Amino acid sequence: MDFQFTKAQEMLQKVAREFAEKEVAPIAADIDKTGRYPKETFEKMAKIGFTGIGTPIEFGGAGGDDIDKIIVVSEIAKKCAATAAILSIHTIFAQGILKFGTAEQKAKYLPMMGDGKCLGAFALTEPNAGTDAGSAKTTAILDEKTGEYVINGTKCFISGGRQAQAILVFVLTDPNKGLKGMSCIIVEKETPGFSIGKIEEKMGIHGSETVELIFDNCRVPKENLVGKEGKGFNIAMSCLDGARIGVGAQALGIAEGALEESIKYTKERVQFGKPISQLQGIQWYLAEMATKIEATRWLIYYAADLKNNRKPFSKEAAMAKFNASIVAREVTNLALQIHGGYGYMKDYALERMYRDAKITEIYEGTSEVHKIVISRAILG
Ligand code: COS
Repeated sequence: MDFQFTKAQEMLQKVAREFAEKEVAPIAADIDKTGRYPKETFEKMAKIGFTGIGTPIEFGGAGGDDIDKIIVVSEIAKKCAATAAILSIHTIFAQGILKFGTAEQKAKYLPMMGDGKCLGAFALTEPNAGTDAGSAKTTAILDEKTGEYVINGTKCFISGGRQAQAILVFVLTDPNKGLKGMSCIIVEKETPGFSIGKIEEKMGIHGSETVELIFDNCRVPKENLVGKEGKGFNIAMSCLDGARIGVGAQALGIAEGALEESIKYTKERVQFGKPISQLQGIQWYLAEMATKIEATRWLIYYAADLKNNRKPFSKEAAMAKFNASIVAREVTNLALQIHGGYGYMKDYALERMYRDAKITEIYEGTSEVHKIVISRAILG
């Protein structure tokens, strides 16, 4: 067991921290207020290699593993959870292709994903298939004459769906078989019959846009099938296992950011003739926050370490995300309380962090789904 970062990881953390301070923090409040997608930040993340993190260099990525990804995502999330979400969700596409894609799909998409020319997205959820993802209804029927799948249906709550150039879409290629008839197909942005529906107005992570995807006789070549027909649900679950570590990292970063803001504020804010950091009630809040964050950090690294070493990690990823998202909510709540009336005002970052934290208990699987995954694993 090794609780130390390598020299390379220490360096990566320094680079990610400086990037977050210089490029992410200055526009975090603006993208929250306007809801605009921070295209320029994505391009800067591409230049520095973050968009290709976790994809081996020989496939056009930046290399690195899941610990590296956590380091980058959490440092960015400290300053802006929406930007961290954009990066984290983008990497799910590459991970899916890397694990299940054909040689041609890897050659086509991974370099573009790595250098940021192509943003990826992941479309599983439907209006009536959220936690019960296996009841999805979108179909993709193979037209034998043309060798194309014809996709019909609607996906909802898809992060980055409007900006993405390529999306992993989960569809029924054999609707009679339910989730055993589910497959995974790549749909590219300009494909006729594919359009964007409702753009959601959300409570938080405003810079990470969430949209509806509409497929109306959308034809894609059968070469876009990822993995085998009928294995889509397994692919989705496998991608989500990895994605849950990413959301855990996002939640960790939000909590760390809230603690940093609180430490700074309590040293500056004077009440009763002294900085409030000298009040025991405040000190106890800070100690509680720091302890929860530390425990959260190690559970996330543990899940990532199992994944890096190709050991089963579904249960640990679920535990890591389940715990981290609760801690993000609790820590931002305490941080806001410490800031008092100022914390409730939009002039301070806490108000945004508190809203942004909540989604981590919901997306890439609700806390309740994680409890299903964990309890099934421990009960056998
Ligand atoms: N990796 C790979 N395959 C997996 C898997 C995993 N982590 N978990 C389950 N599977 C496979 C199973 O092995 C089974 O395949 P076989 O029939 O070939 O053996 C298949 O998937 C069905 O599994 P299961 O019976 O457990 O499915 P359930 O319908 O009971 O669903 C839950 C289980 C609820 C856990 C699942 O639907 C889920 O995670 N839902 C939440 C979806 C989600 O996170 N949505 C957010 C979308 S992205 S914002």
